Amino acid sequence: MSLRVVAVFFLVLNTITFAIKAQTIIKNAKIKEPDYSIPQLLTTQSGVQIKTFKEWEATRRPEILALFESEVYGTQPKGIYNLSYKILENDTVALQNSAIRKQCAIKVTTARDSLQFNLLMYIPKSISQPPPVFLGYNFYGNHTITNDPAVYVSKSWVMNSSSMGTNHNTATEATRGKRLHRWPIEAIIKAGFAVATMHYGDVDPDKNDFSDGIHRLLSNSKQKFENNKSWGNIASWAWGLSRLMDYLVEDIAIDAKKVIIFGHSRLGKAALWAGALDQRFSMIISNDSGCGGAALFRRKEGETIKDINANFPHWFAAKFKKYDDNEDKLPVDQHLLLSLIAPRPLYIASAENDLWADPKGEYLSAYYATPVYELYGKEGILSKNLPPTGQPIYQDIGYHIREGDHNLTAYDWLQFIAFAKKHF
Ligand code: GTR
Repeated sequence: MSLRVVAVFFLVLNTITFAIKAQTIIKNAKIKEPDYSIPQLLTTQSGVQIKTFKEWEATRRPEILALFESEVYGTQPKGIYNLSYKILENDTVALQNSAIRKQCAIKVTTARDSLQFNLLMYIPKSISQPPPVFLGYNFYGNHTITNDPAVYVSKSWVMNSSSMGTNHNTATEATRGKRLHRWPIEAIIKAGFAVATMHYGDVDPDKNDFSDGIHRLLSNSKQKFENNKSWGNIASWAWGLSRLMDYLVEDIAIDAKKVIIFGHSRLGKAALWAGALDQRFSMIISNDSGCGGAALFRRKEGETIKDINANFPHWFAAKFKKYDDNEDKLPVDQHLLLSLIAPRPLYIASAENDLWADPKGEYLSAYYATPVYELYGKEGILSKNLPPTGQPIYQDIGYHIREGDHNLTAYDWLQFIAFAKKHF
């Protein structure tokens, strides 16, 4: 080989290496790390240092939970209600005989009125013992997650969306299967997991109106509805997940000790809050949950408290508005929310282009929550640096960042299933 050819070869190699390095620098620059300091995890408000999980459970955990209730999501009322269940439909040869399909009405009755939720379940037939279950809300109705013609069309309030073809807040047959891409039911069943889902608007319509949904039912009739604003919709959706759990405990077809709650975006926020409040959920997954979900507020990257309160004034406690442009005054941040899930397995998923949800902030929350996992002898996230795209971490806290946008993809599901298999 002549000297000239060798020189050209090295020149080309250098150019390629430079291009790769430059790309990495640009990518890291997109996710910069601002200056901020976050509330202490293992020091109580009165300054006591927490050293054991017993101390954590006795003092710091309840203190953090109470702060999230009063300052962020609001307190779920302890109102009296009665729950009843009715199996509306049960098909033992669903999905080409690979699953049982069940549709179950869960009715909440209070002195004021009653409300019915429709739970859809697919349970794999291939395994002999009751399987673990992925439980999560859907955005547009149970019938949108499958082409299965037997699934009932949602009758409750749904979001208007031109891309989904939902108008006037009603769902129709035309939207059947439109959300298939987010729900790989066959793959989940094949992996030996059941799926349980419900439309989130069944519990509380996603609008700034506290005179409907579970807010209306659980209010004291003597109170004005405004008083009810002390708990926002994220808290009412979390409440709904716990009622679904009440049902699952009664259903012998699934293993209620292995209920994995998950959610995408606003439903990821609700899943995290439900997981913090209700320790019967044994694994929690947040997908692109961002602001008010896994991301640290104090980074002020992407969506901020002010943005979310302006766009979705009904999601949080009324008091949360006082932290608009005032993050440093908030006595909590979202690493404390994640710490409430310890020692149960927790998985946080981000997407590279989803800068509005602040992927790095979602990751760092998990990193800063890790000392609580360690109190229990569990392994969390050990490095402050984001793992490379497409290289998931499966410790007791799991994490991945994938290519692409704000969405719930087949790639995300593959990791959730792998993570669940590892921990169950
Ligand atoms: C975004 C919103 C996020 C997230 C998301 C969703 O526009 O700013 O907080 O909740 O919507 O749920 O789709």
